[in-house]
Amino acid sequence: MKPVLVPNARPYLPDRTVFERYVDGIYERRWLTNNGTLVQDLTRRLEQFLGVSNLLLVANGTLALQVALRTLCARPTVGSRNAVTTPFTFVATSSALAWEGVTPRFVDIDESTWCVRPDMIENAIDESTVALVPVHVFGNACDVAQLETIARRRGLSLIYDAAHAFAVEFGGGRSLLGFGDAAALSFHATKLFHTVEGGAIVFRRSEDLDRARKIINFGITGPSSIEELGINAKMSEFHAAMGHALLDEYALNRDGRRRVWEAYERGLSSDIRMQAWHPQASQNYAYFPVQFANASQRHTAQQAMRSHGIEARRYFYPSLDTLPLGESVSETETSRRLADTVLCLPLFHDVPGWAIETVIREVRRAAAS
Ligand code: T4K
Repeated sequence: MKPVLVPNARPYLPDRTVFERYVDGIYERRWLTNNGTLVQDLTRRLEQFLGVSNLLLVANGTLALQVALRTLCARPTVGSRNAVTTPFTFVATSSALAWEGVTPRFVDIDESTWCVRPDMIENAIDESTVALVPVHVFGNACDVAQLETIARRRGLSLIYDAAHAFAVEFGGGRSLLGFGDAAALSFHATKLFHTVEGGAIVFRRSEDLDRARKIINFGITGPSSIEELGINAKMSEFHAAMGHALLDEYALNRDGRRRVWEAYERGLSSDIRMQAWHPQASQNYAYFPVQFANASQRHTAQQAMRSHGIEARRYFYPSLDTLPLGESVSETETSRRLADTVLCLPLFHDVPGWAIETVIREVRRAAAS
């Protein structure tokens, strides 16, 4: 087997001198973490860039979910708490809930958009439900209007896992991250925008932001006051430096990804099934998932690409309802089928031309087999 020549994801690294300029400032100030200048500036830059308010930078996307949950779902319930969520996502969506003592309660996804089905949610809610935690999976917008209606009617917090939804606009210019009581983002190295490790929460209400700001700093509110149970979920200045440098080059990164994404779409759209994108949402070129007719075709395609040194990944596998993480209250047949048949094609700003051609050829060949 050839070594991996083209990985599934390849972190974007900004111009080194640009990055070093930000790092030089850290050396001068000797302020390395605990809400330093770069973290504060990056917060403001991201709010402006994304068109949102009440953004809080944190150490990673998993903690973003956990802190959002802590902030919004403190009220006691009858019995153990649960949150209704999707099984077709990265394991962190569910493990973050479980770490907070909230049982993930799985309902199935829509077979065209791959996001959670609002019509299945209502039946899954009981007196111990504290939140809905839908995922804008691969950056595709959930049915935000229906989810909002259900959350309001049932008095539940609505926390979007928006790990993949950086810079997605909805309904003509509004940020998708502005929906829900909170949206949790991941800035992991493999993401479209990253800070090596990192993440953010966008809150609807400024009171929630204020509370979460305390929570991520051990609950400390002053030199001699600790107001509540907190954790350490702060972003450091070095991580923020990477974020600044990446934001400086965001257009280069996005345009490179768009070139690859559009080449795949041109080469594949008539031969293979793709995720149906919400008509009101913009594309952010974060992922290029394709769905094969069956697991055997998916396996053939993956192996064929691998023989050329190209890595296509099974995101998201396994369907999380098959792990001992939570409970299913409906059939999850669509999620399981997608977990068996979806492959994410390599997507980063400089996927070489030969690899794009090989991917298209092998995916088409497998889909026709
Ligand atoms: N919610 C959702 C819906 C998420 O997708 C995620 C994370 C989270 C929450 C949690 O956010 P974080 O706590 O992670 O901020 C990767 C990422 O680690 C993870 O952040 C991401 N989602 C998930 C979808 O993918 P793995 O286990 O697939 O990563 P790994 O190490 O196998 O690498 C993936 C590809 O990237 C490979 O082709 C190798 C390449 N790579 C990776 C790294 C780290 C590089 O070329 N260089 C690198 O430095 O999870």
